[in-house]
Amino acid sequence: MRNIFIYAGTENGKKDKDIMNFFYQVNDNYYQLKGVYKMSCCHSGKNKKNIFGFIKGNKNTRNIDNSLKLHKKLVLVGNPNVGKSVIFNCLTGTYATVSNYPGTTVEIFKGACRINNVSFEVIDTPGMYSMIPITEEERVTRTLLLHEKADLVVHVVDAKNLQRMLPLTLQLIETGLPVMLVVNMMDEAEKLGIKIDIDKLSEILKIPVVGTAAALNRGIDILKRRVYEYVRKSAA
Ligand SMILES: Nc1nc2c(ncn2[C@@H]2O[C@H](COP(=O)(O)OP(=O)(O)OP(=O)(O)O)[C@@H](O)[C@H]2O)c(=O)[nH]1
Ligand SMILES: [Mg+2]
Repeated sequence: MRNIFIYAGTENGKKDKDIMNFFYQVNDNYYQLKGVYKMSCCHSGKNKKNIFGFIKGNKNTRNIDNSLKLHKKLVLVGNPNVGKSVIFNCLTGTYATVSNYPGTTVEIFKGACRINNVSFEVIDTPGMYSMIPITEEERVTRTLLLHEKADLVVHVVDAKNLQRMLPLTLQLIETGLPVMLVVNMMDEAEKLGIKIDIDKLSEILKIPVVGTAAALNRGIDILKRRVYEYVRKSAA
């Protein structure tokens, strides 16, 4: 509970008791409290104490709607044709925006997703083979990974070609990114008799690993749970 900054007080000179939207920041996360009433002055030490008390779960702070929101950024990366966009659709539903990455012709899809009280901006990137870029698409994905400050980078791999794809997982980890591995197309791997020990993989890589067959909507609930656990843990 360090680095808590009270961000906004009254809006447009409204009376303090009319404050409807109150923002504060914990590290890089913005939170919004809705319906903050009966605060005589949000800048006073007393009320700061109230907010701190609320964050710590002090029930003495009354009349505050309990709709804390965490806003996080999740970036999907991986080789071409591994199912990133299918997973993107599973997470975000139908609504997505598409735009060219600044200064390029490479298209980036963005959507939104909510898991419990956490809202995510989800970014689908063009396929990449390596953090050492050759194509314009790879260059864009690399730049995006290095500049977007993702809270979670979800590396999607094809379960049938694990060996070929894991080097990128290692590169992402070595880059210092917060990585989760999704072993997708488990259905096809199973048909070929390939068995993957997800827990062992997670133990070896020391990152969360989830097995999915996204086209069949298999494993998506577990993926969401792991994503939620990951961001909650890193926000703690
Ligand atoms: N059998 C099976 N097919 C899948 C699965 N996930 C994705 N696919 C199929 O794989 C193909 C590629 O999926 P996409 O989501 O477009 O792959 P992508 O990683 O976004 O590909 P790029 O955008 O080219 O990098 C599509 O035909 C999907 O229907 C899966 O879990 N099982
Ligand atoms: Mg795609």
